[in-house]
Amino acid sequence: MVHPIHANVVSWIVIVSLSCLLHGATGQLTFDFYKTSCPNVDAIVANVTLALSKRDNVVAPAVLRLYFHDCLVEGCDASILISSTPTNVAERDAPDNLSFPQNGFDAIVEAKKAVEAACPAVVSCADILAMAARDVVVFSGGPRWAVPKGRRDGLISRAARVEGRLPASSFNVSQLVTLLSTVNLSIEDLVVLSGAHTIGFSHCNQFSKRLYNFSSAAKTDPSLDPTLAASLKASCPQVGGSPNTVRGFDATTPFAFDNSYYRNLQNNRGLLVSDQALALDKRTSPVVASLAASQEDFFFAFMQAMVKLGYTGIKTGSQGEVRRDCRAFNARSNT
Ligand code: HEM
Ligand SMILES: *[C@@H]1O[C@H](CO)[C@@H](O)[C@H](O)[C@H]1NC(C)=O
Ligand SMILES: *[C@@H]1O[C@H](CO)[C@@H](O)[C@H](O)[C@H]1NC(C)=O
Ligand SMILES: *[C@@H]1O[C@H](CO)[C@@H](O)[C@H](O)[C@H]1NC(C)=O
Ligand SMILES: *[C@@H]1O[C@H](CO)[C@@H](O)[C@H](O)[C@H]1NC(C)=O
Ligand SMILES: CC(=O)N[C@H]1CO[C@H](CO)[C@@H](O)[C@@H]1O
Repeated sequence: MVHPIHANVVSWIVIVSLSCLLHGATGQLTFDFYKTSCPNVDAIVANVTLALSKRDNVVAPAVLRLYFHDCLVEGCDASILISSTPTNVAERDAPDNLSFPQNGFDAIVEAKKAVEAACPAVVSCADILAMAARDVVVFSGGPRWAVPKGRRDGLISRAARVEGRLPASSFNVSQLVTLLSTVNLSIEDLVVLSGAHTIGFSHCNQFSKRLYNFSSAAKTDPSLDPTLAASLKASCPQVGGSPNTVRGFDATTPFAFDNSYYRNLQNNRGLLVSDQALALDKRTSPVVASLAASQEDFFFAFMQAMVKLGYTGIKTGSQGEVRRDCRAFNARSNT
């Protein structure tokens, strides 16, 4: 499937990088950071990411979500990839029910192994995750952008530091905006980045309150399309359902990166309270409308927002380290 949008990729890369300069966001990361130390790094990461995404369709959404969660907690420093040890409950095992598929972690670990084989000890896991997040968007039919690099891997990964740093599925727009503003993301960034929910799945427990126990006035969320509500109830019974059941954010094309997420919101077919709220709040509904109207505009805005997200709380220079194995700090004493 070749999308006409790809014809404009080169000029978009130029525009995206220029606009970052204008916003003063670059300077610490560069597109050619590994030019001499690991010239094929993008191709190596893409190769592994593509192969694993093809083998297992859970990988693409899992990797995209990992990137977001990594950046929101401690910055984009691969803290999400650290495994817990007997002395440290790591970020990924936070009680805030994160339920990340293992396959997403495995994809980054495999990409790192391939990179280490070609250029040992120079490419950070944080950069690999940023590249892989781009690659899975491309794999799913979305736009390709150039990923600025030079992030260092963090030395802190603690479950106890997650609480309050991630948006919850129950959040209203005010809560979403406030939370994202703590990492310098705007209202527009919120709407654009939420478009990542054009792919992937959610467990029933994230939206079952909307189905059975919404408010004292209405058991089922009145802003949820009744047909979709009935279908979700069938998948997610109030009692006796499996905690592992998931439903696609995008009921029709859960593996295709497209702008149908926004059109679904306009038709009351958002899955989470936090999704549907974007179409109902007057601060965000105009952005939803413009992205629903133009996939090209969505793709362009998404590339820029993903690059911007990738600057969140980064470590550069001599900060942090370049991890050898993405799952463990180099000096295990750090745990
Ligand atoms: C801004 C508010 C957001 C909220 C409240 C939110 C919440 C959630 C929730 C509750 C899930 C389902 C987890 C599960 O049950 O397994 C989920 C999945 C997902 N999120 Fe978000 N998210 C937000 C933003 C984002 C952003 C900015 C991205 C990426 C740029 C993203 C990417 C994803 C993806 C791809 C999935 C599917 C994961 C999978 O299928 O394994 N989300 N999100
Ligand atoms: C891509 O992966 C395949 C195996 O999956 C390997 O044979 C090939 O050398 C890889 N290419 C690059 C550029 O890393
Ligand atoms: C959003 O939720 C918070 C916390 O529940 C609440 O205090 C606030 O009034 C809500 N804001 C809007 C605009 O609904
Ligand atoms: C419904 O929501 C209320 C308030 O959030 C809670 O106390 C109650 O246990 C919930 N009931 C069910 C059946 O989930
Ligand atoms: C947000 O922007 C301020 C000012 O540019 C900067 O000091 C801060 O580090 C940024 N926060 C994050 C999480 O990137
Ligand atoms: C609060 C919450 O929903 N916790 C759940 C998170 O996920 C684990 C494992 O998938 C469940 O056992 C918890 O009940």
